[in-house]
Amino acid sequence: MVNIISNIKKWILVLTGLPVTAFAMAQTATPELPADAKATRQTIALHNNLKKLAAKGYMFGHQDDLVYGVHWRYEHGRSDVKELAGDYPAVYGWELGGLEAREEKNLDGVPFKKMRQFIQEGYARGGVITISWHARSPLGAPKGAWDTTHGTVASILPGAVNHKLYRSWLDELARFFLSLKGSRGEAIPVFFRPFHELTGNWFWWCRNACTPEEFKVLWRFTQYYLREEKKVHNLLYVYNTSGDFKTKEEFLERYPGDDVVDLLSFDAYQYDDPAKSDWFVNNINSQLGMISEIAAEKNKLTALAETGYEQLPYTTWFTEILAKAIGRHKISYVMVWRNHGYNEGMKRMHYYTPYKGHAAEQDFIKFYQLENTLFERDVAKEKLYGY
Ligand code: BMA
Repeated sequence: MVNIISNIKKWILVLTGLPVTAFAMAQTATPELPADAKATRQTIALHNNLKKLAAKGYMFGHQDDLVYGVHWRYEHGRSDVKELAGDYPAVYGWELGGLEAREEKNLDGVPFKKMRQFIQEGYARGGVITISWHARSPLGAPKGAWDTTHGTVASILPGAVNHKLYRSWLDELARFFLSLKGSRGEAIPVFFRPFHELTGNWFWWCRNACTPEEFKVLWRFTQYYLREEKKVHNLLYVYNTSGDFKTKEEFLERYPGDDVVDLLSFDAYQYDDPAKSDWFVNNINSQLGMISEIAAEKNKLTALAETGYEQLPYTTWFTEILAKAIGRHKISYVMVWRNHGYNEGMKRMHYYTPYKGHAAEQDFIKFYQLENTLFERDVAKEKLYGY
């Protein structure tokens, strides 16, 4: 315990600017370079091209788009989005939970080998990749990522009891990131979104389970280790709160520093009935306004990193609610969550885009046709990676 406290104290000193170790030194961010100043050519190109792309519109993203849909699983070439819009999403979301423990499949049953192939295919077509990580609890809690035991984060910080374990997890992630190769042998750029929804109260890295200082050290160590020790230089780093902040200060309470973040984002879902409440439109709009202002000051990208209305009972949700909520904000992308189909654990259908025959089909096609929504063919033309 004494060890943990003294280490935390040490990293707090570090965060306040004392150069105790390389990973914690707050460097001045260079505007035209991503947080990782040694990022690969393609990663820098993506970062800089997205800054320009936001003027034209926002990319549409979908989690696990290529591996399964509401009524199919592992049929190569299929995509619920493509079957309606005639084009793939511009952003593909993937999830690494389980990789840290060398599982063959992630927590939703997606084999990492297949994931790698699909990442390569999406990238080859000109799409953009983002990856989240529902890491299990380092304390071995049965609820996995969804455990909120206070002290879990503290236990993996440098010098603490589970630090070695945490390094071994990052070793697995690094191996995976470095194995993502394009046809020229180049590393595929990835928007890495670790510790997402960090201001919520449901994961072990959330607000109720660690202090802001612990969170910042966790972030900075993670990035330092991947970048400097494992030489992973194909990542852009996504700071991703949940949708519960009311002010810019709240959004930034756990922000680990301009030198370690590339994109500012939050997750927010529609839960109430949009016919009865305009909470979603108003809230998202005002929160996008706040992060856009911060991003303008800090020269960062922005996104609505996860959203959706499960099962789409309000059939014009995409054009009348989501598009309205984003409004004129110049964000890089919006991503909806996965089309799992019937979910045994939840005992209900779990999906966020319509599929052929769904009542929201026509509205999704209209959303696709909006001038400022960008799908894969739109972004392929932009040559985001420099070619
Ligand atoms: C949640 C649900 C879960 C899933 C998790 C990680 O929002 O979709 O079923 O396991 O994300 O992908």
